[in-house]
Amino acid sequence: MRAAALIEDHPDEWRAATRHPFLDGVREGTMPEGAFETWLVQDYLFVNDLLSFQSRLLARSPRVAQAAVAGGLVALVDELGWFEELAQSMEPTLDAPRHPTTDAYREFMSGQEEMGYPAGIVALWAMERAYLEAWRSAAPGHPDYRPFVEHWTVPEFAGYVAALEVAVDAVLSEASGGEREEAEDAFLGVARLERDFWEMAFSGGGR
Ligand code: MP5
Repeated sequence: MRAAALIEDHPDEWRAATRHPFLDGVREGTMPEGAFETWLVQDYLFVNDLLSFQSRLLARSPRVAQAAVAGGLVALVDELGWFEELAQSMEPTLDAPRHPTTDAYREFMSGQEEMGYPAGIVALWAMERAYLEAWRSAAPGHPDYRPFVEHWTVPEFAGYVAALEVAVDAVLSEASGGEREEAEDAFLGVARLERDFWEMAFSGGGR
């Protein structure tokens, strides 16, 4: 099993994770009131949780995955600063209450601690690959949202996703049958949570 096969084997789940009216709204400039702000504050919280998940994953990473996981971790610290700067020009503050979907994602990431390493690296790759494809579907983006579209569609980000994919393929090639099953479950878990995250922003906007 390779990373690409996970996407090929689950086209509906993957499509739901990477195509959404929220993203169409980013492209067209048609967004329900409050939806983008909801996404922004909840994604900031998500990135904090991801930083914690990824640092724990780095501690378990085999040699072949260290550079990609560690490089991404440093980029996350910069990304938090980027969110803080962008949020300054928008109404909401970043200390909004956590949404249940954001909590569910954090629970999922903590649950990966109990799983083998292949599930963890697959989860990380799937999260990043989902964002690459999702924001590509919103390109070039309405001027109001363009910095966000650019952030997740620049070649450097695609390169990071590709490096994670190389690590996933290397790890999966040595994984046991049980570890592969866990990894597939992790992939499907990410696909579901990504869809729920867009849905939360789009329909929960203005909460
Ligand atoms: C990412 C994200 C991508 N920011 N938010 C969600 C809900 N899923 C994936 O992570 P990163 O580190 O911002 O590229």
